[in-house]
Amino acid sequence: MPRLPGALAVAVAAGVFALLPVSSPQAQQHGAGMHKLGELTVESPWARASAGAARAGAAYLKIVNAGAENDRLIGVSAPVAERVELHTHTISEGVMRMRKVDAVPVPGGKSAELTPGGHHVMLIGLRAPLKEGEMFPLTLTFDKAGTMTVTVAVGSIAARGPGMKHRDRK
Ligand SMILES: [Cu+2]
Repeated sequence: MPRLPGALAVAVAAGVFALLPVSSPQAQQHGAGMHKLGELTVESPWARASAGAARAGAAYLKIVNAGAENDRLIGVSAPVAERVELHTHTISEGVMRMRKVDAVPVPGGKSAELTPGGHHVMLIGLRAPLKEGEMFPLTLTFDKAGTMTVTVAVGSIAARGPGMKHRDRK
């Protein structure tokens, strides 16, 4: 029966297609995992869910530079907030403060991590509270590599890292 495998393949393909989840418009860009641009890879962008009606939030991610040349993250934008800035934390007189920075260095052969307590993407004037399980696009502009849009996954209010990965769990 030479035609059976073909028919089976069609049936299987149809079955698989029917099982594909219907994704929301926000989730259609990419998964929230890895995003590549030239020598740069952006890993696991994430944010915390908003506490109550807080109008500010932050996004975190890791940028790996596989190339030899240094680059810099020089611009950020996202439709979820009225203003988006690159920030760092500084401690002055024992108090942790946030300060706007013009760029985050991404050295060649190294990585740059935006984490709670360090550099972060500041979301100012959130148009709506960030809810756990949601995703939103974040556009990153690099001095040399250019511009890429990544998908930020919103974790719980108490999230300390990207929820999609389990290998860092302690
Ligand atoms: Cu900040």
